[in-house]
Amino acid sequence: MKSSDAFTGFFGPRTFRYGRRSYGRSAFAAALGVAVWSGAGLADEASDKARFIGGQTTAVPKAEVRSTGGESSPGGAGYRFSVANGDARVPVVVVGGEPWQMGWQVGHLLKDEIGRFVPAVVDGFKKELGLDDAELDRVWSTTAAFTDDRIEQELGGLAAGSGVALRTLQHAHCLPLLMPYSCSSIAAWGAATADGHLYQTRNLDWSLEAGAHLFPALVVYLPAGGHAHVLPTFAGFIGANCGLSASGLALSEMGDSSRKEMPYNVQAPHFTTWFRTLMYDADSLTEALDIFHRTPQTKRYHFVFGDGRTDRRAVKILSHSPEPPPRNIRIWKDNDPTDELAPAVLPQVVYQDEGRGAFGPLKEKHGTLNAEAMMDLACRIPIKGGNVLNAVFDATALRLWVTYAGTDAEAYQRPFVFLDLTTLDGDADGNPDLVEKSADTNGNGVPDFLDAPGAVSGR
Ligand SMILES: [Ca+2]
Ligand SMILES: [Ca+2]
Ligand SMILES: [Ca+2]
Repeated sequence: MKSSDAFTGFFGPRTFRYGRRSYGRSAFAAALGVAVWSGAGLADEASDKARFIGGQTTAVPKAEVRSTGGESSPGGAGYRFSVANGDARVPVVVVGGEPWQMGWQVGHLLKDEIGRFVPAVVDGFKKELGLDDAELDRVWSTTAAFTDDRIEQELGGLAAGSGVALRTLQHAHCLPLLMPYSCSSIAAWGAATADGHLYQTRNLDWSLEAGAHLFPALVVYLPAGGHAHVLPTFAGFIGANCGLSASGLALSEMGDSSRKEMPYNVQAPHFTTWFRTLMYDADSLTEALDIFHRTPQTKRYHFVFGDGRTDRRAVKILSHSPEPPPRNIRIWKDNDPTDELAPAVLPQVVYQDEGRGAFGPLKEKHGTLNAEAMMDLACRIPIKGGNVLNAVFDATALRLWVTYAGTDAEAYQRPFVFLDLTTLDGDADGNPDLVEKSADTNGNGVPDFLDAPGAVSGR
């Protein structure tokens, strides 16, 4: 799928007249007030040279901005710093508390980016697709009835903290429910990897015209209840297009729906919200699958769920809700002769690359796969022309590497930034964030992860 297809009429025949014309650029560029790259013509093999891999950033990044109080704060806390590699620089926001509080902290710490990006991107989509506010209200109110309350609460906090209207943020979170896109993922573990860790990739192949990659963000949640988790996302988007939880669960998605099947079912939560539910609540792959089976599904997807710490394996899921049972849900283990890609299957590996060449390198490097090899693989299989984001998770050691498209190159051509969740220590007291979390055990009114004396500076 070309990225421009993402903008072709997702409400069925009445907007199909757009055909395959490349569009979206003018409205988005105008709305964002920035030069948004078209993607066309630049994604050739020669420019692969520009890509470089690895580059570990500082082990314990210093908080650049802290938010632990102030009159407007509803509680919780957060801090912000950046991870960088070459000319790639990605803001990291670490927040803790109840969902509303965490939403407020994200909104507060990314206020500038959210204000510049979200209203503009919603305007751009509405113009390009002929959607009005009433239609987006209807979509949101329908899907919200099926959506985890914690996500809705967080969205309310995000609106209060960022100053962007709640309705605008709700509309922004309707967009992934309404449009088709395509992606890939690979998981490898145990004997397939050099150190036995579970590594999982995720390519997000979507629209470069929307400019989301110009507003990247890594958001780390330290919820008052449930597991800590991290999302490689975009400023103002709290849904998880992929993610990693502190219980070692890595989640990836690939969209399979065609434009012909529009309009899609919205009487279900979008995967980007129930991915958050899984990361909050699932202790293992087994529990993640239990929650998945209880969740109504929208349109057609593949998912890869990996567990690097408890079950220590991954599965590939086909979830095609328009099909009757049992064809609507299929789950494949590694080396599965019934896998849709069999006989191109391997032990301790599951993947879906839509035929873009992962099997050869996977077979060749089986037994020696590591983070660098997985980054290399992730950069070999994107849909060129629409590669917005690539991520590699080490779901055993709780580390991740992420690359976003830039102003002149796609994600696969750009440097990866690195984040190790286990070394985060926002108040520099020697106790990691993942250990301290958001309780207030000393009763000083500040969550433990940001409460060391001298570290508190209200903002
Ligand atoms: Ca600490
Ligand atoms: Ca405290
Ligand atoms: Ca502390």
